[in-house]
Amino acid sequence: MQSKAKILLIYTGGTIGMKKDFETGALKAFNFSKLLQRIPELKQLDCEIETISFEKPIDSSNMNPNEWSKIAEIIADNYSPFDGFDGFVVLHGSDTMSYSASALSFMLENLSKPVIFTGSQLPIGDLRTDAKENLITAIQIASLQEDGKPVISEVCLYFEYKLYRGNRTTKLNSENFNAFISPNYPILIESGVHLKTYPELFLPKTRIKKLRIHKNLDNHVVIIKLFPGISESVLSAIFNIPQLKGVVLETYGAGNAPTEDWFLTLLKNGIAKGLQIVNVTQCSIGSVTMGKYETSTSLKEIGVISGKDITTEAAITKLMYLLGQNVSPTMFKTIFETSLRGEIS
Ligand code: ASN
Repeated sequence: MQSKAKILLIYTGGTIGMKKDFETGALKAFNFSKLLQRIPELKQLDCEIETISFEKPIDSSNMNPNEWSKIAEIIADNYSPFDGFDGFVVLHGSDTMSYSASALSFMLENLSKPVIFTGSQLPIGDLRTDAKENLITAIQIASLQEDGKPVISEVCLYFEYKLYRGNRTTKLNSENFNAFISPNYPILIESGVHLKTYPELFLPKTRIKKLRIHKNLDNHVVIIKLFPGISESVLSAIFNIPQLKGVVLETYGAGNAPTEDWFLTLLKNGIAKGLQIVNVTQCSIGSVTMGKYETSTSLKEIGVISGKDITTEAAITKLMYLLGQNVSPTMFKTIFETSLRGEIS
């Protein structure tokens, strides 16, 4: 007889566990034990659930690489093949969930178990809450097993009946329960009367058993969104920040940017002094194709990295991750343009 899957629920904060502060009327994170008391349905699930909470749960606007390291450590400490957990569900605020899911996908190398991020748009105590479905199904998905092995072995995000690859998602809507999209990669599992799985879309299982965690992220990076009229003085001030190491440049359409001399010289000089510049598109859907238009040919020639169809969330966290590794400057561009965790096509 197969034993029940063991799932670790990691509570970091977010609306799911928030309550109204009577004095200010604003939503604030509250104690986790009370959160679980509100979902007696969890006892009916066919798995063993244990929980661990951040000492101080946070609104996800306060997420940062230190908090990501805490999540990675909790997973690594509870990962043992002998007495560890079979899957992990991370309860997280929706605002920055796509950043965290992307970051964790890079920080957890050789992952062979599911790490499912979820949260909600309404607190668990609200009558119309979306939290229960999200949480219950995320746990069910994390417990899916085949021949005693987890079905999912990657970092995912579950929200409103859909399981996405975490590093392909972006938060699109601040009001709908259907808050996330995965613009350039299909849904991995759809929840309806049945859980409809699309295994051909899952990341291939790793043969290497040993999980490696990377906590060294370098946050000397910036996201710059181009707009018509962006000024030389502002851009040049940013590019000349002394410790700056990486830039995610949100360009137009298929990766297009101004062809003015001052602009290209700024980028060229930045690259010459070791800055890594990644070209991602401002469009929600589609890919950067440098060289398709005259307005991106020079970017390609001066050595700008193509983010192809990566999301901005995955690009900035991949940049922090790779800058934190000892990647040689000559290999950086090639490695960035290669899929490490299914984040780029
Ligand atoms: N502000 C909340 C958070 O990201 C939003 C949410 O969880 N729906 O923590």
